[in-house]
Amino acid sequence: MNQRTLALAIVLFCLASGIAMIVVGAVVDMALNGILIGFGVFMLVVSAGVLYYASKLKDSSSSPEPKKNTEAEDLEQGNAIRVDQQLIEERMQSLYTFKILILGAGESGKSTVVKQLRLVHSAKIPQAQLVEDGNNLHQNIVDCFGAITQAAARFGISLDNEEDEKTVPALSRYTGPRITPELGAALKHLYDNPKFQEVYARRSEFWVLDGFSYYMKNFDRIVAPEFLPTEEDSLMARVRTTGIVVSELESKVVKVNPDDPASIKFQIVDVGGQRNERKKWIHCFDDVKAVLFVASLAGYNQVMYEDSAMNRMKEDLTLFEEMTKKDIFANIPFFLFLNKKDLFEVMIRDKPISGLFPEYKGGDDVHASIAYIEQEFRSRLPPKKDLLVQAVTSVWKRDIKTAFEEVKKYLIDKNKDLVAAEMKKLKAEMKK
Ligand SMILES: Nc1nc2c(ncn2[C@@H]2O[C@H](COP(=O)(O)OP(=O)(O)O)[C@@H](O)[C@H]2O)c(=O)[nH]1
Ligand SMILES: [Mg+2]
Repeated sequence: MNQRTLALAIVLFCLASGIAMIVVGAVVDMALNGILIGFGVFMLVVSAGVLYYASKLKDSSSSPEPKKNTEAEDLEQGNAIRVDQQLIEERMQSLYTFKILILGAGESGKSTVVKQLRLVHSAKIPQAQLVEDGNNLHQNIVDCFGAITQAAARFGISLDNEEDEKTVPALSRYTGPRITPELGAALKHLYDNPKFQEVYARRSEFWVLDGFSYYMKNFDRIVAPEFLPTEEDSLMARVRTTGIVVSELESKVVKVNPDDPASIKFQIVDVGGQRNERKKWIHCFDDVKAVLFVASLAGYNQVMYEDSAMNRMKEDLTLFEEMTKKDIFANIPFFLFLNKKDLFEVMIRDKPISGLFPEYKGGDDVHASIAYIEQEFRSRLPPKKDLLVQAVTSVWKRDIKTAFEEVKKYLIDKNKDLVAAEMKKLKAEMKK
């Protein structure tokens, strides 16, 4: 029974009993007539009061009751909220996915930086990759010996040793995948030849891999039949990049706001750096959120693989200027890694950078030399373009970890305003 029915029942009862009392009090002759009529009137007043109260109840019930959702409607509403949330999360994730393009001349260390970034972000180097890098190291060694003996011929320097003379054609016959113990012994013998060392000392005049001194320091271990590269060996292996290689990396995020993404994603785009590879670069320019330019500090006293008359650092400077001035990168932040600091520190003791930059007067001071080179790059930037510069040794994981943290911090910071604006827009659209 609801309140209104109860009130109506009371009204009827009071009305009926009130009238009955008044009628009986008036008609029947007895001593308590006055009291009976009084009670009857009282009952009528009560019935009027209750009637008034009942009418109020009716008023409130006549205003439309809030419509209750059906189960299906509830489900639909729940789904809509979930879809909205999903849209926000997807948009957030795309705002926190950074496509970083790595540019620079050949052998500046682009692929080494990427390899390190993969190691920093996730797994160890897979076993199959280690085996392949073992083969690559053997090929690298053979290529270096080949380049040095060719340079000897060009310089007109004879090896003056019958055994070593025989090793030279064996180098061009090498098909891999691994250096045999016989060839290993012959190469060691050749390396100890003073004439060979004389040519190697003139390496700034011809192309040879930077890793050669590392390979020779670890030669016995590397050419041993059971050799499997360590992480460091693997990073020292050189494989020329052709085409475009994309690595997907992910950094977990501690959520502060509910809209924060679960992770920050990086698409690192590595490209071949040699001149003939650079025409492919244009295919990866779209959607780029940052450019990481890698230049080798060691290049100040080296010539290029594809042009032995061209100094590597001069090529880097020209290439850097060309890239930073591209319209498509006008609003894209640039980062510069001055790489191979380890080699540079040793090299400048013998030959200061004044050989390439005659105005430089700082001698063999590492900081002054790097600061000067940094300034050379900065002076090629278009006006008002920001540049974050870091000197690194990319074969050292710690260096790349720290340097990349800076890049990440910068990108997330710059991204904040964009994220806030996008979220506001998206939420406003959803409210419509
Ligand atoms: N010593 C030394 N060697 C490096 C460094 N970075 C790269 N290399 C070596 O330089 C060579 C070329 O590097 P790579 O990453 O292939 O250059 P990319 O052509 O720019 O991709 C490889 O043999 C690397 O091991 C470094 O910081 N120090
Ligand atoms: Mg490469």
